[in-house]
Amino acid sequence: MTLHQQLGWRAANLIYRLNDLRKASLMRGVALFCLMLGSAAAMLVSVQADDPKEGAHEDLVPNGAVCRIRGTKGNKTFGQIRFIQKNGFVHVTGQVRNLTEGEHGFHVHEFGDARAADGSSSGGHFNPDGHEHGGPDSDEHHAGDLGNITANADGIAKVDIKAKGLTVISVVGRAIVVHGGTDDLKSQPSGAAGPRIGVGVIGIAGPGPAKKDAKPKAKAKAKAKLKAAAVKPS
Ligand SMILES: [Cu+2]
Ligand SMILES: [Zn+2]
Repeated sequence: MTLHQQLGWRAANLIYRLNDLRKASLMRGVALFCLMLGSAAAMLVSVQADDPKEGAHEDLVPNGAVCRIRGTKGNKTFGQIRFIQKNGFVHVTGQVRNLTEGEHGFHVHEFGDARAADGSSSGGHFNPDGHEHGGPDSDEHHAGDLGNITANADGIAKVDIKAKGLTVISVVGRAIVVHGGTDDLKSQPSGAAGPRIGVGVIGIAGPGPAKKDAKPKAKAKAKAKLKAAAVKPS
């Protein structure tokens, strides 16, 4: 190899190495860019998660709950109850039917489990704070102690209770139990309210059943009439 050739080879080698270096730095640049992009995306996600409107799943905290009460074995009790979260209390409203006239114990029980025919699977009164049984206005009472509902001569009890010890989120998944007798608001552990005649599981309220609209029905009727006329043999 001549000196020129040797120099040329060295120069070529140097250029090649420089090129390699440049490639490496380019790759490093690309890697850095990707890293920045990744962390930017991660930051964006975390910022979104911090935003209560975007990431906190506010929709997971229900504002309202509902309960459809059905009679336990041998009872025809039925009813519908709504729970609306207000500031500092839950407004419990609705109606229970097919009751004997007079007062009936009305409680939130611990488990939303209506499997037992006698309602026993719903457990005891909802009592997260370990209190004694009482009336809703007693100093000491279970959170689920809603007192009594009163049925009129037609066996209908209107429910309108402001439950201070409850939140909607704390009752969802539990049960409403209607008793055959009166809760005396003092006997332990459950006010000697007698058998469980109605039980319902409390669930998150949806938009509610669609309201009956007379117009579509009339339209459907007219359509059916038209169809019948068309099918009639002439
Ligand atoms: Cu009860
Ligand atoms: Zn109780």
